[in-house]
Amino acid sequence: MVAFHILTLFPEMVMQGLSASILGRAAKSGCISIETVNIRDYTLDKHGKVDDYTYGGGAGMLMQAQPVYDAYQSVAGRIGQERAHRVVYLTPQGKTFCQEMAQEMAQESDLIFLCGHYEGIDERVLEEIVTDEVSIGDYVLTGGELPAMVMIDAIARLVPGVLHNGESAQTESFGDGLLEYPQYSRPEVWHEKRVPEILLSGDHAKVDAWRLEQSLQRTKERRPDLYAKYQEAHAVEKK
Ligand code: 6GU
Repeated sequence: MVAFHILTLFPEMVMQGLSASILGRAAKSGCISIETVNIRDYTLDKHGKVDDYTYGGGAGMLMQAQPVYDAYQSVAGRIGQERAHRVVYLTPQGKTFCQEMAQEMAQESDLIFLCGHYEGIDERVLEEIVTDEVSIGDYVLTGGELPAMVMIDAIARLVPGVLHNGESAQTESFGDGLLEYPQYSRPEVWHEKRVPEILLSGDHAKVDAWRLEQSLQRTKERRPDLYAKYQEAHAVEKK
């Protein structure tokens, strides 16, 4: 069971994205829980303002420390001091998210995601509450909501009970460091293309060997970086 807590100015966007399909089912069944906290609900400003100009000048507005800190405190208080919790700030300046980080975070009981907007968040509150700064890749997005949703999807599918039997097999191919082999369903011939004969043979050992070969070939062609890592890891085993 992992509890995801998302601090955001756009709670509807996050809830919409995470309540469909597999994650929605998992939340209903209790394998995970997902809650959003609207940072705007915590502002002390009488007009509901959560941002202001930056000291030193320059374009753009910054999210202020006070509403972010108070929104965080409301969640931290409910989690309680006896349960450790990581606070992930989504930012292009963070460490790039990867499968290994997803694996590690899936072991936690509570994860807090802090989504920034505008030009970012006042550095002082980040210093006090954030434990992990994470990016999802080298491109710029308008806010941290989509990155938080991407991370939550990747983490949640690793939590026991979230995927059902038919769905769980897919974990292994990328977990292994190789890309997925090509797959086929009915009919046997479509647009004059035949399904590879070996897949119809019923010989499971041959099918497995063919799939591994396809995975290796694809990884070598499309992701030479992953292929080099795989070779390194398996060279040691062979000795
Ligand atoms: Cl985490 N945030 C924003 N705003 N842009 C990004 C990102 C995060 N990761 C990649 N681009």
